[in-house]
Amino acid sequence: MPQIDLRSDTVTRPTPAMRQAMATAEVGDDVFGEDPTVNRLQQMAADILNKQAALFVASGTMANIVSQMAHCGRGDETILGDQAHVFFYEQGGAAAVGGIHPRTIPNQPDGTLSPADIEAAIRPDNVHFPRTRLILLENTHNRCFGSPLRPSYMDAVESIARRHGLKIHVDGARIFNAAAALGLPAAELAAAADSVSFCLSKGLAAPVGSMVCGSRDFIERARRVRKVLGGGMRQAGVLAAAGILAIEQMVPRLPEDHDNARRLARGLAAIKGLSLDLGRIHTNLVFFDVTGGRRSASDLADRLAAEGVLVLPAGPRRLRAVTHYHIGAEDVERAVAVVRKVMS
Ligand code: TLP
Repeated sequence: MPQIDLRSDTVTRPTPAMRQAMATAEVGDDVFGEDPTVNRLQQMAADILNKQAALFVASGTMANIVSQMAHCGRGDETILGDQAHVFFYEQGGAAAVGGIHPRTIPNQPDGTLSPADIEAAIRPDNVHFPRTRLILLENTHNRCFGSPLRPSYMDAVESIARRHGLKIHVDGARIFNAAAALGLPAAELAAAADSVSFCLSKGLAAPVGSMVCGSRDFIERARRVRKVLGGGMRQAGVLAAAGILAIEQMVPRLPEDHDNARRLARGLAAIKGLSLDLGRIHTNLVFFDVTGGRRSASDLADRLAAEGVLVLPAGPRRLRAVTHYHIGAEDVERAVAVVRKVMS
């Protein structure tokens, strides 16, 4: 039996059409701005989020550090959630490399930061304090159950940012999942933000790459930061060709992953010894907890792996299972049956 890999949507492999497009891509030197395929992808990304310009970068992590360093100087401060991917999983790169101070405030379970907490964290002009420069949001919010942030929430944060002269960056690694879940164009979710990054290599199945989108000026600064980080790529059109198909062909199918996530969640919720709030399943990330007994998340993950079902421990008692392009309804049924057997 083949494995059912629910660890992440990052495990998706390029489609045959992507491989074909990569093999035949027209290329040039992108550090000179001369790769036609990269330029086309960048224009598509800017258009789909209704921003002036976009930049192709190596990864979601690079997109976030490039964006933060293009907005902030050394000693400036970013306000972000204590569950943010940037804070949790990116090695503190903005601080380590960019000298940017992270100011965390609690993420609410729906992935938002409370407007009152944001306001309270903004520093007054005082010689003792770093300068608050940026508010960083995440949509969908990975550690907060894959929750989508709504335009009305974005507008509320925007009004705080404008009042205080701050910028907003959205880590939109999965922004098209948010758009699909809310039934809105992704541009509506990006409208309040000064910059938005999104990943081509998660649910969209491209092998490599993320996009940073924003104003022309911002993208020019981002291009300089990308270069100093060693991210100036040359004939990157080979990669961008897959990214173009990711946007054209894979964005429209994301609702299938969300249906499968709900199917998986319903199955897991019915298993004794697991707990899961079905009301929190909006996109393709399914978090569930082991309750009672002595079994830890990593123990359960190991036992499932031995039966061919891969999930990720996300805390001492919490696991994450992610639906994606290679997971069909029958895989979900099989995975649920395996979990039921291991838990019995
Ligand atoms: N997330 C990965 C792991 O790092 C946890 C995953 O499997 O979910 N922002 C968000 C919201 C992300 O979820 C990720 C990757 C990134 C940024 C970083 O992207 P990459 O891995 O391309 O650097």
